[in-house]
Amino acid sequence: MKFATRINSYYRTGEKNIDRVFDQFQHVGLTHVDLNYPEHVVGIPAEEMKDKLDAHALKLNGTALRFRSDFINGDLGNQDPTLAGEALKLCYEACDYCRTCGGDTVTIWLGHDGFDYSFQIDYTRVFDNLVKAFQAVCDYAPDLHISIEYKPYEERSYAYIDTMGLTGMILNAVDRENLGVTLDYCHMLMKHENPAMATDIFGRAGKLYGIHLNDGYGVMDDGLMIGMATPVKTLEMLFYLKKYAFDHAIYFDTFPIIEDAEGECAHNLAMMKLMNDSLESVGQEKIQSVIDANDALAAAALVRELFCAMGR
Ligand SMILES: [Mn+2]
Repeated sequence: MKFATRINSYYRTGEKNIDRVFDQFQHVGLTHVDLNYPEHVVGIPAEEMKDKLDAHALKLNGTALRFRSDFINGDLGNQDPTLAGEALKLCYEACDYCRTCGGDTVTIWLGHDGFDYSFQIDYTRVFDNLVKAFQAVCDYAPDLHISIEYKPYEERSYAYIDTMGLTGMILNAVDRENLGVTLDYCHMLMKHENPAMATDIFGRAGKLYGIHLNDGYGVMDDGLMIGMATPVKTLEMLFYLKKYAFDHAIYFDTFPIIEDAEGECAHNLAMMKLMNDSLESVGQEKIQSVIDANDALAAAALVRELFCAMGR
């Protein structure tokens, strides 16, 4: 498995120096990097970033759009065509930067496309504008994976692309080979989705382009350490990632605030290994047979077996 983690966790203390962060990534055993665009690349041309990555034996997983100040009333779906056009241009730039650095995935989280009040937006206008915008990005960079990361709320009270269901509708309407989805575990818990369910459905469709792993209690985007709140759900999600041979980097979208970022990442890596070893020890076939039996008590016995298999 390939792993990446959140650069901003390492920017919390100490100098905001990308070389220092890459040093620490290499040291803890990460293989990949996700860069927020533009915030992590300001002042660093793509060729120079590629050299920095190479020097640390790291690969770019991809770039992730961050729409900031100008876009508080909407990103790609902004009602103002000038602002929507600027958001689209930012996506094109993120594609170019990603490609030059050797990455293959551009993740788009539309944090400001949504609403706070009833009667505030025209839902179908936003839907149509988003479909056109995603078609434009997909056609601009047909060699890259363009991936929608959905989140139910925050920044807005209601996000527009808020669920696996709405994301699936957008994928169908956009109808492009290179458009897929990034599943963020906490975002799914916030919407009372089961992470494994979307992993199964988008995984079978070949549309799983990114995984943001973390943990939480469902109300907020807690960004807790892997496996610390809902480990059974994490195990189930991992089962499906293995089933569909997910081979992109898994990105730890966790927010160590009090904890040391490197120690926190080391836990995440260790927990992934523990869970993966447990799944391998019990075996995909056995787990699939339990699912096929559609029996809650058999599922409970399987969970006990997976727990017993940990660290064996
Ligand atoms: Mn995320």
